[in-house]
Amino acid sequence: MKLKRKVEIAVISDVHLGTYGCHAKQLLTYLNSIQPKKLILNGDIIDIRQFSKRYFPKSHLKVIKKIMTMAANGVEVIYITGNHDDMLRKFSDTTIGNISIVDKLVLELDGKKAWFFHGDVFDASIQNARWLAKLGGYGYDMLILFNRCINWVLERMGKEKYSLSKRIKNSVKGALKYISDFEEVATDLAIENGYDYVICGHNHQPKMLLKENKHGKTIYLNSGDWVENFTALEYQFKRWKIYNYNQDKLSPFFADEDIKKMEMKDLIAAITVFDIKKTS
Ligand SMILES: [Mn+2]
Repeated sequence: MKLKRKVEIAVISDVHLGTYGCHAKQLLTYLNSIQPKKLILNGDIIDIRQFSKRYFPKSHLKVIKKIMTMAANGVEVIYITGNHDDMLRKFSDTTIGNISIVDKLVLELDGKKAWFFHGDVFDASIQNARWLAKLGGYGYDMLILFNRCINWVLERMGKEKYSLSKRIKNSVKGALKYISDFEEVATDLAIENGYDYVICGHNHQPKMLLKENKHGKTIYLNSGDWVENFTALEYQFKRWKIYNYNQDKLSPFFADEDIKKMEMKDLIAAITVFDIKKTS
């Protein structure tokens, strides 16, 4: 018997399959532990932009196979396109069996309106470069360490010390500003358009916050990523929560035995043959 946690909706984003940063095994464990009615993939799932033929390990294929299997077993899978998989935007509004591809999604959840989209659409309006979002506090620490190394060398060469951190500090502030600007723009738009929830990905910052202004209020949610944070959003019993792989206990892990045993060529065959016919 496979015990899986039932949730109405699970949302993941920024998986970046096909890159070294992606933690596919953890994601697979998570996907194996839940039984959602809807699975929303909120952008940057397959990193087509950085895709290279040399790197696409078995565990990454297993994630795709797992999602296909979920669809075949009746889970409604909605793939919202992001900026790293924007090639899929050519196929927007396509539905194959239980899987549909869209650029944005509106759902009514217990009488409340929820608005889902990846969030890269804001990049043009937010002045700071996108990479700044990834720097954050950790990047700043790394920079200081790096700076120490440089100064160690400079000192031995009899040259003056140099402060990289001062030069870049403003940029780090910029990164934090990017996040808050992102949330600001998203929530203002959601309130303006009467959405009770606005659900994004893109900036790799898992978050749930209530925003109120003179026109109304909304709840901003971000599903984070499977590169650093290993987070998802779950809707159940009329409320949202952030699932955190590193903090929340998983219901006992059951790998789908059939997927576990599959070899590379079987996995590829399973994915290209489209086994989702079963349900349609
Ligand atoms: Mn993105």
